[in-house]
Amino acid sequence: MFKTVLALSAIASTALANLSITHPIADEKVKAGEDYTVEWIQSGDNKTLTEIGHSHVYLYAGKDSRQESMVPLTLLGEVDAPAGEFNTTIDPKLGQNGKYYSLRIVSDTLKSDRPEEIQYDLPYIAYSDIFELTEMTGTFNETLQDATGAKPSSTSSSSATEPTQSDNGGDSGDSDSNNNSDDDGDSSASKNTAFAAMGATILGAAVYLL
Ligand SMILES: *[C@@H]1O[C@H](CO)[C@@H](O)[C@H](O)[C@H]1NC(C)=O
Ligand SMILES: *[C@@H]1O[C@H](CO)[C@@H](O)[C@H](O)[C@H]1NC(C)=O
Ligand SMILES: *[C@@H]1O[C@H](CO)[C@@H](O)[C@H](O)[C@H]1NC(C)=O
Ligand SMILES: *[C@@H]1O[C@H](CO)[C@@H](O)[C@H](O)[C@H]1NC(C)=O
Ligand SMILES: CC(=O)N[C@H]1CO[C@H](CO)[C@@H](O)[C@@H]1O
Repeated sequence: MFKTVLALSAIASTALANLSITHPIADEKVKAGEDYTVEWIQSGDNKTLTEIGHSHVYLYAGKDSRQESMVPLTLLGEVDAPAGEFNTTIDPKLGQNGKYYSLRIVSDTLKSDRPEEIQYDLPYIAYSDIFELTEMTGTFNETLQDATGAKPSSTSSSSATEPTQSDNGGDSGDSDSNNNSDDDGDSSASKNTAFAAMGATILGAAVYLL
């Protein structure tokens, strides 16, 4: 029994990063406009918090925290990873209520060693679960509605929009956002572009806030 649990957790941990965000987690509701403490722990010793070091903390919106279709909303601040916590207040104007949000802690100096990312010289990134924000007052623009699948928040528009149920139409120009195929055999070119774009958005967000 105990052995089974250990075996299962060993399997699960291969999917985890080594900076593991413990707040917020998937079933957590975070109130915008109020103090909130992001918390994390070191899981395993592949990457120590000391190695991860000084990092930038970003708020993203979308459906799946690791997908490149996630849209950066803002740089929340900077932290030294060994601190294990980061106090922030989410600006309510950044978006609308719902379970569409994720945090990224991006190391300033440590590079990713994930096999699928190593060739792109990406930074080490720790991802939170997708969590819910409440007390939000903003409205998602089209990009964010696409990325999150959210309906526009209850503003005047009573007219139901086009029935783009599942955004499989392929008119968004982001052709791989729905395609989770794991084989990197023939798609390395598009992955390359996608990862480059992700790096660019990270840099973009950083520059934007300077
Ligand atoms: C991660 O650390 C564990 C033990 O701490 C080790 O067995 C494993 O090989 C390491 N994996 C990588 C990718 O460094
Ligand atoms: C974050 O806020 C809590 C509660 O106000 C406080 O105890 C803690 O020291 C703060 N942490 C940092 C790193 O400022
Ligand atoms: C929507 O907002 C996001 C986040 O601020 C931004 O990156 C994106 O370019 C915006 N999209 C449009 C169409 O304005
Ligand atoms: C997703 O990938 C599969 C094979 O990898 C391909 O047949 C399919 O057309 C792709 N779908 C989209 C929406 O790109
Ligand atoms: C415990 C844990 O999460 N370990 C992971 C640390 O990161 C490496 C590389 O991504 C994984 O292989 C480990 O499983």
